[in-house]
Amino acid sequence: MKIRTLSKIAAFITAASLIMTSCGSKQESQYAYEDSAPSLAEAFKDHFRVGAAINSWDISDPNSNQYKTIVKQFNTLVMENESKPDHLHPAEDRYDFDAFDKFVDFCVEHDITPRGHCLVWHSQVPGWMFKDGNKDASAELLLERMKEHITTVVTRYKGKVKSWDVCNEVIGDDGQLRFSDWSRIVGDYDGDGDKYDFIEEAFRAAREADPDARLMINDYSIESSTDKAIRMYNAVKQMLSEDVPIDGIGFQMHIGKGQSPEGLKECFDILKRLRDIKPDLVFEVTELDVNCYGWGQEKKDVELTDEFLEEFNKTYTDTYKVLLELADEGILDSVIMWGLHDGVSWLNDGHQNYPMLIDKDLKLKEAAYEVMDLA
Ligand code: 9MR
Repeated sequence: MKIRTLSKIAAFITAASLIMTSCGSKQESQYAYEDSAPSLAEAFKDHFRVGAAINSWDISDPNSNQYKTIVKQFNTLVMENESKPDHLHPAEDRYDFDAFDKFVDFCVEHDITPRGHCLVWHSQVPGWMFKDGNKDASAELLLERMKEHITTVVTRYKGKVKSWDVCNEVIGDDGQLRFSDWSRIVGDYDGDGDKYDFIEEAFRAAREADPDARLMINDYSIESSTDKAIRMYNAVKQMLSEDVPIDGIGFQMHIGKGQSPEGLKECFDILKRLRDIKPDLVFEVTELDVNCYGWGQEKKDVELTDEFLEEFNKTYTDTYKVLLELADEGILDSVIMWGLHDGVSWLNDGHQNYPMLIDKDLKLKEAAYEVMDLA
């Protein structure tokens, strides 16, 4: 019997018993959490961990439906913003670990694998890092600060945070190394002809702080642009040849409705070839969502017509088929969605988006049942 049918029976029994016990005393709730719903984490447990990006307020109240949904649906989690450098390290002499400490404790308590996002990025990094008074910091000073940040953060969560996005989005949209304050100031520090030096030093500092943590290089569009996948391949190949401790590739996968599974496969195949150099290299899907508007397309509020939903669901099922194949090859072990539900996705920028597997009422969408049926 399909997961959906079983859960409908369970939902009916739960609803009937609620009507009998609460008799007219309707509880006002912002979210319609369903205790009887199936669990994504459970459905995929033989293939990969399933996760979401959340915020501290989602887990502040154990009686809230967000809290219960998170505990039930996911076995890996990441913070959407509160573990980024600007949040953790607002001033040179001040760290703010409060939210991330509570998040990691919550994960440990519920046997959920916490990820760390992210140690080095061109965005959401505090401005003081790049400054020395009114001038730019020197390469030495910036590297020293970067290493101090990485060492402090990774050491604090040693043995608990299992996977770190050490460097995020370092390849630019033109397929070259992204021009940023990091690449501009540090440049070709070791004089070997490439400008990967800040990346190399970041990975080495993270490895030293926690030898057992998985160290990832994370980026967007490396699952959709073969040019960008090739550039990532070349960058990682070069760094592996210099013994930079990169353990895996994080595919953000902010994908568009209708994105072809063939395109995904082509990009994964390019990056899979890194396994010829490092056989135990892993992939993680770190920020999955399906944008209803298509990148760069003019936005008119979408209508959730049958035709629209059919294509949306198909994008999810096509994608999950590819992900399940990768998992069964032993190369992918986590699929994390960027947000808890449709109502809080970063993609709601003035137009309502519906990119997740869970709707704004915390109900599993049709697409969720369809992907679970694949497993
Ligand atoms: O979802 C995050 C949003 O709340 C922040 O405003 C934004 C700021 O840059 O970052 C978003 O998360 C990004 C993630 O850290 C890296 N990949 C792209 C994500 C969406 O922008």
